[in-house]
This record gives sequence, structure tokens and C-alpha cells, in this order.
Amino acid sequence: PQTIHLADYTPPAYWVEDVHLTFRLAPTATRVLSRIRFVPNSDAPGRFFLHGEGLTLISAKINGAPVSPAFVEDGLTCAVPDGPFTWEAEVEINPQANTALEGLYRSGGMYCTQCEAEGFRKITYYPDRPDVMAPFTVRVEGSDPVLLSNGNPVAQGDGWAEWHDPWRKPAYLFALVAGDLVAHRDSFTTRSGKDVDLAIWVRKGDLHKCAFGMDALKRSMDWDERVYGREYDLDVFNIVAVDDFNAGAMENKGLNVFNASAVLASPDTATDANFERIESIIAHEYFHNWTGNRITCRDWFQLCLKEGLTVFRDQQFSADERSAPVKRIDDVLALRARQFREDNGPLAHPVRPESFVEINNFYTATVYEKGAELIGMLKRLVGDENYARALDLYFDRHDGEACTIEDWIAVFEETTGRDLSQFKTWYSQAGTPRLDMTDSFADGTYTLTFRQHTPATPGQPDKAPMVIPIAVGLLSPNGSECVPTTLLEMTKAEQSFTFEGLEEKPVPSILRGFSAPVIVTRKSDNAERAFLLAHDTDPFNRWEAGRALAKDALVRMVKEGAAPDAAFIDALGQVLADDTLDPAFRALVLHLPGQDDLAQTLFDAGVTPDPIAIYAACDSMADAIATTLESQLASLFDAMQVPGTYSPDAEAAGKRALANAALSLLSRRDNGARAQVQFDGADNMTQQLAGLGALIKQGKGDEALQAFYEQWHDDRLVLDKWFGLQCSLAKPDEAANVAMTLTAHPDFEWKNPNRFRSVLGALASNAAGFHHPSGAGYTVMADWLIKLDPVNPQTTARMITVFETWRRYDADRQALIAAELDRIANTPDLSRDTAEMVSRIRG
Ligand code: HT7
Ligand code: ZN
Repeated sequence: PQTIHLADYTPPAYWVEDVHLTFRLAPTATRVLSRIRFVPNSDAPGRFFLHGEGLTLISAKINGAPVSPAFVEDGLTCAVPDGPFTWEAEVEINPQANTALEGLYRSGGMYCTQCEAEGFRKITYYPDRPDVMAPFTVRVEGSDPVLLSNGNPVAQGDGWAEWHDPWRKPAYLFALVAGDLVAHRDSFTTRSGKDVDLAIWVRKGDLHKCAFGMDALKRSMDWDERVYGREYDLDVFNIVAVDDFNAGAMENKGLNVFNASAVLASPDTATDANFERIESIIAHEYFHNWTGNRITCRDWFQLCLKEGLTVFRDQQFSADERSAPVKRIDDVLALRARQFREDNGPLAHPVRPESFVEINNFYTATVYEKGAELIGMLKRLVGDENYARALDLYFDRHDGEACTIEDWIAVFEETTGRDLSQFKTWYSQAGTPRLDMTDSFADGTYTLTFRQHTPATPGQPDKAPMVIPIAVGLLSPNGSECVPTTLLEMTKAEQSFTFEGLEEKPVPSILRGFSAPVIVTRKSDNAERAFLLAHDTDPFNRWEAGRALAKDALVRMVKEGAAPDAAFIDALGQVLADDTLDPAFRALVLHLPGQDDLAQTLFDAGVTPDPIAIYAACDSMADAIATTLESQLASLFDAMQVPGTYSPDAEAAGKRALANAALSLLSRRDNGARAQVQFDGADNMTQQLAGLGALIKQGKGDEALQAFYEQWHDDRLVLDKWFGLQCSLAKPDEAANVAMTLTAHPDFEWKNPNRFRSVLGALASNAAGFHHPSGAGYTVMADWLIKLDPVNPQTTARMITVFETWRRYDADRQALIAAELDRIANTPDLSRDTAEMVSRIRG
């Protein structure tokens, strides 16, 4: 397979002025007629080439005269006139046979499309690259009552509809949906007075699950006007829910297509976490209208330009709509769990990669989440006002263009007069910087000395120092803050900063708010951690101190066979008792670090992690917390019950999170009695699922699981939870078997990505079960990846990342995993997606 390099970018030889498409829909033989006006690019003359994959060409014409193009790899070429010309083609495609869910496919009896990144070439011949932008007019002919495409509706009749999208867009933003759908409708008036018709299109039975998504959409539209000055720009905004989807959602212009799990929610079927995720994905896709659609990427290497910025914007939105500190902690937890994990292993790559084989493999936590951290750092470095000015300049200057990271950085340099060339290293250098710190105090002057070091990553042995914004505050030993948050800018490998006029040596609170995506390697002692947990004014660092205490205690249990640390449990009890603290924050403190996180921590400390020992340590720590804090947890559980009608708002959700964290621990003491009561009486999914989970963990879940199945087997999204919970909570020696048994269940529709992930993804999330020394978890996983690959390469290639941490483990586990990776690699006709991933992971 061919490797594509950023350095080889060349502009297109032809621009597209205008696109007309007609779809004659039929499940196995859809005809796509295209009429495209091409104009030669006088700055970059070259061969006329159109991408095309899996298309049957029926006819082709140039300026009305039939032509016979030559088929070349990935497309076709043809002799063309000098100057502008009109290309017309008719192709046939088979949506029914499209199980890869890229291009035009069928899901639950409807037609839908997914074109990012390179799916449009599976629909018709076209220059399928993001720097070719054009207005589209689309006619859809079909027997379904609802026929949708991008832009504004132009006209419709019996069996047809016409759409026009006046905004120039790349082909990856094209969308078409046709089906027997109904709409949950609303409207929004923009601040300049434009009325926009909003609709969420679903199957009839899902209409009651749309209200929250619609509300989130309207709040997003309002927020983008208030915070970024961005208005919506079409007469309609349509969202469609589909069952079969490779990712969360897609920002097609005016016609967002959503995985049903990312938009549909009702109190009885969706948890608080589901509601929060839906809110952020709706916002994310909506915000793409400006950051991604109006201003897009020149090439796929620039993916972080739209994704990093849009994730940053959706994080800001959620922080504004909910609790900002809790949101920050959640985001950092996700970053560490996914992106740090990626950066630490064979799949490490820069936020702007320099080469790829299959671009779908680069929709990663590094591009998305680390990309968002880079925006946050820029904002911190230039300040809020300059950030706003730079963004205004970006929107003014580049509206309607396909841009690069250089364009992005330039608006900040021009707005602030700063040289950001060193900052750009964050885009090109992979790996998570390690930040060490020492301090000293003499004559009222406190000195902090930082050292930075980034470990080697694949293909990048040597690393340059980065610009690291380090937010620091200082606390007096009496617990009061003597120096409020100050931003230090580290630019060298080693650098000192001084604070003068202090009466006594302060306690440092560094990297407040997680001001840079780095790993602090400084070892503070537990007394200092407990002090910060009790006194820090920065909520993030307060939580971080508690987490460090928990990790230290758990690592000692694993490494030295230590008993659960009574001082940690005592500190935890004090946080739980502090009613001034947000319940959601207390719930976060009460959650122990994840077992995968502990495995990496041990590995970094030079210890080969044993997932079974880690599981046992977490289990006995949970027992100790439950025993020591039983009465406090019981009172908290009672106090945090939320009476009345369910609402997914942050305050109520925070109370439920704390009550359910307490429930999980208390179930160890009452044998699941409270969990059973909660399960039996629950009137919402958050409570029902928490009760069920606690019962399963106590080995008392069989009846509840059966009842849950009977209640919910007709609801696909809830049934995914039923599958998932059984795998993620199975005991280590049972997990592989549970997963295997569930894959034989009649409801295991393995071609549906949500269902596949609900079993195989959940198995991998069960660290001790997946890494059981028998290797059975690895074998089940590999068997299913081999089976899925020819059907859906994208989902297979994503799921294979469950093996990315394999080098951390002992020789026996490594040998077992290597054998499974080799088995996958040697499978005949492996997709390009999976072949690239397996070879990078195997190394
Ligand atoms: N921009 C989209 C990324 C995407 C995608 C979405 C659905 C299916 C396949 C996909 N490949 C890439 C989603 C987003 O970031 O908003
Ligand atoms: Zn996105």
C-alpha cells in the first residue's frame, strides 16, 4: 500500500465550479448522475484525475460528447479540452452490499451516507480531496417519503426532492438520507433575525427521544453566536439518527448524520452520562459548521485544524453549560486514558501527522483531544482577548477556504506580534513531555526549577524543548493562598522561576487546571498531597492531589503487598464530608484510578504490570473504603437521592453520580440489598443501570439481568448496555467466556458497530479479564476482528488498538498477543485499514 506524505502536497490541477447530482435510489442498483463544471488551475497545471472506488461506470461525457476514460488506480483519467468544461457521468452502486458504512449505504431500511474522509469516491467519480470546494445541487429520486440532502430545500414532488447548498464545500461534507422517517421539529431565530427550521429525523418509535437533542442544538446555536460571534447560514438544519454508524456523528453541511446513540435519549433509556455525551456531540457537530465547513482543511494532514479546534469549542460549551471544574477533570481523565496511552505506545504520532497509509486510522485521540489541548495552551499563552481577536481574524480571512496549521498560527502571530515558531513544535513532535520540578527557598525567595524531557516515539528519536504554559499557585503552610495562579512560560529544557517576598517556604500547586498536556514526574510526598487535597484553591489540582494519593496507595499495594492506606481513606472521608464541594466533584474523587492507568503508572516506574494483581488491589482498596466509611457512605447515599421527576441537568446528575459511587461501595457491605431496591424501583436508566451494575459486581445480577433483558430487548441502545455491562463487569477469569457466550446470543448483530463494540469493546475495557493469563481474551478479540475486517475495516482497525499497550506486559502475555497480532496480520486480503494498524502495533 502507498504511503502518503504531507511534504508531497500539490494543489489540484482542476477546480470545481459547480456540481449537479441526481440519485435514482434502488437498494442494490442506485444510479448516480453527475454534471460537474471543471476549471483548470492555471497555478498548478496537471493531469485530469477523478477518484472513484467500487463504481460501475455506465456512461461519461465531456461537453456533451461521449468519452472513454482510462481507469487508473483509485479512479480514472481522461483527455480533456483546454479551458473550462462540463463532465457528465452515470454510475451504478450497490448500497445494500455496502457493509463498510462508507459512501452510500443502507441502515435499518433507510439510505444514508458517510463521506469523511474519502467516501464520496464510492458514490461517484470526483476529485475527492478537501481543497476542492463547490456548491452542490442534488436531486433525489426514490420511493421513501423523506428525501434529504445538504443545504436548502428547493422543490419536491411525489418521489423526488431537490436541494441546493450555496456554500462551497468539499465532497466529504456531502450527505443524502432517504427513509420512512418522522421529524421532531423546532426553530431558531439567529441574532440577525434569520429563521431556521430545525428537525431531528428518526423512525416513528423514536420520536419521544428527540427533545433533549433539540434543546442541546438550540443551546449550541445560541452559544456560538454569543461566544464566537458565529451565526448559522442556511434556512434549515437537519439531524438524522441512524443505527449503523462507524463513529459518533458527522457534520455534513446542513444535514448532520448521527449514530442513534449520540442523539436519542429519554430518561428511561439513557443515563446521565449518555445525556452529557449527546449534548457535547450535538454541539461538536454544530460548531463544525464554522470550524470545518465554512473553513475546512487543505489536506487530511491538517485534520487537527478542524477537529482540535472543534473539540476545544465543544469542551468550552460543556464547561459553560455545566460545571467547569468537573468538565476539566473529565476531559483530562479522557485525555490520559486515550491520548497518553496512544503517545506511550507504538501508535504515537504528531497532532499533525506527516504520513499515513489510511487516513481513517488518524481520527485519533492525538488529533482530537491533544489537538484541543493545543488550542487551550494557545489561549492561555496569548490571553482571552487576543484569542478572541485571533479567531475573528481567522474567520474573516479564511471564510470559504481550505486551510493549514500555518494559516491558523499566522492569525495568532499577527494578532499578538508573538513569534510562535517554537509553539508549532507541539503540532509536529509526538510524545507526552515529562515535566520534573525541584524547589528551594532562601531569604524570602522561592525558586521553582523545571526540567522537560520528551521520550522518543516511533520515527522521532530526538525531541526539542517545547513551550509549556505552567499555571502555578503557592499556598502558605497555614493553607491560605499566598500567590494566586500565575502563568509561567517554559521554553527551555531547564528553567527556573522565582517568587519574592515570601515569609516562609510555600507549598507549590503546579500545572493548575492541567495547563499543558504533560506528565509531571516530580514525586511529592503524601503529606503535601493531603495538604493540597484539603486546601488547594484550584479544583483540578485538588482532585489531582487526591488521585495521586490513591495511586500511591494502590501502587504500594501491588508492588509491596501493602495494606490499603488508612491516611488516604481518611482524606477521602474528609472530602466526602465537605458539603461545600459539588457532589459531582466528590464523585470524581471517590472513583479509584482506572486499572489501565495503574498499569501504565507501574510500567513507568519500571515494574511489569500484572492486571490480575492490579484488579485485586483495587478490589481490596474498595473493600477497605466501604468498611471504613460505611456509615458516611450510607448517609451520603440517602442525602444524594434526587426526588421528583428525572432531569438530566448537571446538578441532579452530580448528586446521582455521588449516590451511585456510594452505592457501588455500599453493595460490598449490604450484599447488594440497596442496589436491588434501587434496581426494582428505578424510574430512569441512570438509577436502573447503577443498581444492575452493583448487583452484577456482587455476583447477584442474574435475575436482574434477565428482567432487564425482558424489559428492554426491543430497544437497541438499551440492549447495547445489557451486553456491555456483562462484559465490562465480569470477573477476570470469566470475562472471555462471557464475551464468547454473548457473541452467540441471537441479538448479537455483529455487523452493527454499536453492538460489536458493546461486547468486544467492553471486554477490552475489563483490563483484568482481557489480559487474563490464559490468553482467552486475546483470542476472542482476534477471532472477531478477523471476522469483521472484510465487512467493516474502519471499525476493525479502530478496535485493534486494544492491543496497543502490549509491550507493557510480561513475556508470556506479550507472546500470546504477538501470536494473535500475527494471526490477524497473516489473514488473507486484510483491509488496508487493519493492515496498517496491525503492522504499526506489532512494530
Ligand atoms: N468529522 C467526523 C469524523 C469522521 C467520521 C464520522 C462518522 C463516520 C466516520 C467518520 N470518519 C471520520 C466526525 C467529527 O469529528 O465530528
Ligand atoms: Zn469533529
